[in-house]
Amino acid sequence: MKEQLPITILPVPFDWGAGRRGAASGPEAVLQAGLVRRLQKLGCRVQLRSDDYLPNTDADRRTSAKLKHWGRVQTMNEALALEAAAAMRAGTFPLAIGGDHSLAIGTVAAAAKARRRIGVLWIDAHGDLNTPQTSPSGNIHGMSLAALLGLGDPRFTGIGGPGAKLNPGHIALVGARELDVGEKELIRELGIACFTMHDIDRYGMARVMENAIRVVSDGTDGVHLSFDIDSVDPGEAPGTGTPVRGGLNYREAHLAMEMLHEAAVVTSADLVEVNPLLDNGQRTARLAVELAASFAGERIL
Ligand code: EXY
Ligand code: MN
Ligand code: MN
Ligand code: MN
Repeated sequence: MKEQLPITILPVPFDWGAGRRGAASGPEAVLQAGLVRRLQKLGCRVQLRSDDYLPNTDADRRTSAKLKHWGRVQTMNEALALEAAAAMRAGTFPLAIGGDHSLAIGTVAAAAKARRRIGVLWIDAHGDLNTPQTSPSGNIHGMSLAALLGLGDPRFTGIGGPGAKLNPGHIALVGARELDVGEKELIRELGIACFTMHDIDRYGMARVMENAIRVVSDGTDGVHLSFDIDSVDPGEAPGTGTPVRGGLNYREAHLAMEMLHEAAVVTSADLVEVNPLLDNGQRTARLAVELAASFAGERIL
């Protein structure tokens, strides 16, 4: 995190981008697990934004098979993009707490508009690189990064307005272990740096993170970290909607956060997909708080 900016926590109690309900209760669970206090104990100045910035989308039934609940997802992201932009304009570090990963469309679009050359570090079991044409589910949380690359439906590629497009050369995926056919093609076609769990097993997390940090920070003027808790192995993070075995172990996840703190290049972040309805004893919510603390500078020694 750059020179310890004040943090604006943006709760995003939203899960219509996911295939199952529950992540909308993620912000409350993470806050209940002590996020604010933990960051304050590290000396962080923390402002907790209320979620009244989110319009009520209960009556919005706009949906399609290939873009499920697109009306709600679009409305949420438009409002969130404005909030994240305002937090950056106020000289703070926006930390969005989800909620499902479709929220990254709004946060990253805002970051891409606030800076000329943003890098994006996407730590996730998945690629979130589907378009409506390649998606196996029609769930928009699996399409966020593609939309941010300008691929897919204009209702989402246009959020954040012109100039909010990412450069594939400044994107790094870390922790991928479940990629769809269309996502693999896109990664190869665009030459996106993708450090899979095989790479982590083979070269170790430290080397993978050194390379990933280089990709997202060389030649950029800021980095957005989009951290999906399902990047961590379900044994450590059971409370998430699309778990995939063989994920980051507890220490690999912490090392990633500790290295990001040391690199001091991240200028905005999301922490998404905590689903308390699936979380025995809020283990995953507690892990999210611990990882946020490591990211904010908490150290063993
Ligand atoms: N690739 C699958 C799909 O597109 O439906 C699963 C996506 C899961 C997305 C979660 C947020 O990371
Ligand atoms: Mn994701
Ligand atoms: Mn995921
Ligand atoms: Mn570059």
